[in-house]
Amino acid sequence: MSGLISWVVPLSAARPVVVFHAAAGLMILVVTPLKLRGSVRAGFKRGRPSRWLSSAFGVLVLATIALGAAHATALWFGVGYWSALWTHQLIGFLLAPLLLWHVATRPVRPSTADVDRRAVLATGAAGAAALGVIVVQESVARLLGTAAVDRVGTGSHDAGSFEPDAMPTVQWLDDRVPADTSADAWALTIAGDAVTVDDLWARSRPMVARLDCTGGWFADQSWDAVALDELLPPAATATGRSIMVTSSTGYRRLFPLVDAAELFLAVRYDGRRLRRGHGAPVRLVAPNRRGPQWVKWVIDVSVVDRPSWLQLPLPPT
Ligand SMILES: Nc1nc2c(c(=O)[nH]1)N[C@H]1C(S)=C(S)[C@@H](COP(=O)(O)O)O[C@H]1N2
Ligand SMILES: [Mo]
Repeated sequence: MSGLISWVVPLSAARPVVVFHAAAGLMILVVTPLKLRGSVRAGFKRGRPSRWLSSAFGVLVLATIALGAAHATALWFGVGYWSALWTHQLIGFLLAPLLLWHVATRPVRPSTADVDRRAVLATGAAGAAALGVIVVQESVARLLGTAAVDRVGTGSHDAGSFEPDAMPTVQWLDDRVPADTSADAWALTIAGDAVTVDDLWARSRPMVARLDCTGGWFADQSWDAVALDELLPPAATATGRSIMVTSSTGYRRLFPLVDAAELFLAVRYDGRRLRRGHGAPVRLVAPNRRGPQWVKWVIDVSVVDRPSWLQLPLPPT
């Protein structure tokens, strides 16, 4: 849950959420041996029909914590598509229904008697120990200069800052890179009016912004871009609540209209045309927002009445 929250908060606010997320994982590790001695064994003895599901649940919890730690420490990034962090997230999603089931079928009902002084102290101690582990891990990484030192507040590692050729390309679930992304043929409309890629290029200014994918990497780049508040005519922004940015693939995101000055259409990076995979010929640059908001292959920017909170936090809208 805290992992998901870290995806939707501004980049600058992600650090405490990510630290909490890591500490919660480590606390589960502390509690596991205690649970193994107590209730889990009791459950096995009584031969509850659910015991195999409970064991699978436990193994998956430990696996996802291990994968999260592997990513955080940069000790292991996984294999190809099955990156450590993506697998960590996938298991997390699988665990959600199991967790509900686990809580609903517990033999022992939680009661207010559980919240005694000892329990509060024990939780506090486990939390402090977890934070201690994080501080030690980060200090050791800094001392040794390991690959983990490039992490930013979101927990992401640097993957190609100021080197667009090194930056990964990421398609959401079943989205595909369009076959033809040539600038000349690109049909882009802004508030209903056709705008050419050359127009954008002529009006663009260089800016540095960080693309931080929820997949666990970030890259700072110098983009040539134009702010949406300069592109949207005053008549279009007089009414309406949100800006809807739509890709040629159908992928789209809504943003509060008041944020028009903080959203940009980019046509180049590092002084060069965007590559096809990176959203050529025109993509959204959304500083301080996570990667999924950075719509690629933009074909339309419109002002709509629908409030921007009325969309799923991640695509499909
Ligand atoms: N149209 C479209 N835009 C998209 C995506 C997508 O799948 N389709 N993926 C998003 C995600 S999850 C990220 S992290 C960034 C990745 O941008 P890049 O491929 O240029 O690195 O694009 C975003 N914009
Ligand atoms: Mo992403």
